[in-house]
Amino acid sequence: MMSDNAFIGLGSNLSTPAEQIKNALVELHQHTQICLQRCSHLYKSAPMGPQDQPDYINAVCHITTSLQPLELLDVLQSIENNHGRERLKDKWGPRTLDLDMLMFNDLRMRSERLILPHYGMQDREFVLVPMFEIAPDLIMHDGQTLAAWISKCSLNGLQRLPDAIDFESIAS
Ligand code: ROI
Repeated sequence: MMSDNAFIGLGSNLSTPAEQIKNALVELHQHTQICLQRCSHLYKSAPMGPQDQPDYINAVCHITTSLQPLELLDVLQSIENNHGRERLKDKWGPRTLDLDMLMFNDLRMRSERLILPHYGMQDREFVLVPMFEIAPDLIMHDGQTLAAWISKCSLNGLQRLPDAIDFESIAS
């Protein structure tokens, strides 16, 4: 049964970023143990970290899955690798595709490969705002609402792009 819920953050700032993200959503949904439930609009965001790189396109999706967290991480990393992601370069440098597991049910874990919830969410407007679009009632692990987290986070000029992702064509 695909009864576990996870939120995935998607980001790209190289090689037609919007296409990277749409294709990644299709690839996620094509996995037999992943079912795409909702996805946000695409958002354009200023780079966090070094500023000498292109703006990012970001989105967040909600999936259900029968995979364990580390199995899901393997799937996310293999999709990143298929998109030509180069891991050796600078940690905060530009990337063709980044898939971050943000939350997995209410699980808290800290292993060498995976920290849940994702450690950086609280100050990433490009994660919180798209997540709010698809899960406005979410309660975060400190007991606060997602809306409260957003109210404390700088929006850095985050822009929602007008074209919605054609969810029906992906998740059919
Ligand atoms: N900055 C933005 N705006 N969006 C991202 O997805 C993103 N991803 C990263 C770093 C380099 C931290 N900066 C980012 O990994």
